[in-house]
Amino acid sequence: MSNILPRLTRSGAARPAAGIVHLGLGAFFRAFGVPAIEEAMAASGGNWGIIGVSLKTPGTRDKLAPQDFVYTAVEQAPGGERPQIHEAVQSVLVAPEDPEAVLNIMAEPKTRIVSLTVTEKGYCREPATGRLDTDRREIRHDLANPLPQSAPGFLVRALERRRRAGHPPFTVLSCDNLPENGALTRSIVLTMARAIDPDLAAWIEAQGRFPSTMVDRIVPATRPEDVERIAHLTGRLDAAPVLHEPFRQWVIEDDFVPVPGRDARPDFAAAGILMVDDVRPYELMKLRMLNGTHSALAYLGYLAGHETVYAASTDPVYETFLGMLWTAELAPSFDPPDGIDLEGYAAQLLARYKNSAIQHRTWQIAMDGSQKLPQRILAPLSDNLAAGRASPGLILVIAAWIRYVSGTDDAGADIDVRDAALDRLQAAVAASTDGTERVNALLSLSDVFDPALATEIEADVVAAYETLSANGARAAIAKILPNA
Ligand code: CS2
Repeated sequence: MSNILPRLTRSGAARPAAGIVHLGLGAFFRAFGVPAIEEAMAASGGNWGIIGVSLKTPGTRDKLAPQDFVYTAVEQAPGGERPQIHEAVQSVLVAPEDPEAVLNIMAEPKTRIVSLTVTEKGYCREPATGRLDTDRREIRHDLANPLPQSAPGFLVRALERRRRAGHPPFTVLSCDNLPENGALTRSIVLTMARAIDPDLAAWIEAQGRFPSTMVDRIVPATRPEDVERIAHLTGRLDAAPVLHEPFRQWVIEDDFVPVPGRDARPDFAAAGILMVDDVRPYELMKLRMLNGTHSALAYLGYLAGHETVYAASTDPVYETFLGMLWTAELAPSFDPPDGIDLEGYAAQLLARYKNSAIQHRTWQIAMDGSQKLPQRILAPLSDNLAAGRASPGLILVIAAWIRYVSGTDDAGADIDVRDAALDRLQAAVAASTDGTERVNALLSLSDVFDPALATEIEADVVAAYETLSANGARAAIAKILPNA
């Protein structure tokens, strides 16, 4: 039906020149960063058109190219859907097809910012320590070859070209859900640069800028039926629309490479973005309160048959569990940003989860747990242990992750587990019998679980795992609820 509708096209408004190269132009950045950058340009001008780069597959480019990289972002609220067209993306390059073209555009002086949303695994870090994982195939490749494959490789090799050409570095703006994402990216880039050319590393260290950011907007994956519905809603066929909740929060450290005679960055504040000196309090709050409970709902919800965050968070047992996690285990684990009331923040999160217009699958959030647990669940857990605070909820989430990666849900159905470390997870599962041995096999993945922490929590995780296996996720939660 929708293929008889005309394809979406550019409006004919003046096109800004490109100033940003974005690595990993997936749904998240198209629903979050692109609209914000457009708002900043609308308010204060500037040439901040965006060149997207896909590091792996051509899908996004292939869908967007026939519509000249214009697309629809649809805000989903219980009252209805509100589509908006976005035109700031100028083109999309597919790195494996032409890495040289990607490096060239990154090395152009007009590129002042390289932003990234490559997901946790795209940083090629060891999750438990944040250090560059030099055993990763792409990293080994990139250390030996000038045409890279990984995000860190593209950053280092493009910076190398800029240095050679006498241009200042670009600012690297990480927009992934990682603790101190800027500092982490800097350390990964420097480790790689040192192995390639110590002088390059020294130049990046002195002149490079890697502001940390906190990014927040719920963006469910677009399904084929959404494409169809949105075409009817707008009267235009868009092969790659994105969906998002109304809420958006972006906090950025104001530390950009100065560029003589030009703006160093868009006027982010004009788009309601909070510019700060230190993003850490915001990021701890968001990674633990939001992403921590998202992962909790993902594993415990999926096991019990809850397909979406909405379904899980409107189940009274899960809703009470969320309240317990926020109040007793997550909020006490960090110092909030000045002036923020965590009770209000938690209430707002619950309302966001209960947005009935958003179909955010627990399966989507459950992906890549090996990359997500350390900052979302293990960090607050270890802060609680140090403070002598019990964390039965966080322990249960770890046990649920082990159940989840074991591959069978509470109804006995197979789970399609997706994870950057899938081979090792499956090997650990295959080599262990279910129960204590399974828990130990997974807790001994030392790139995910710090060994000292693993030893400390082992007995509790085994007990939680046994309750989960015997009773299912919903009943296991009910058992640890206050006044249960
Ligand atoms: C989610 C996040 O998939 C996940 O791991 O927890 O993508 C989450 O929706 C965003 O961080 C919200 O800002």
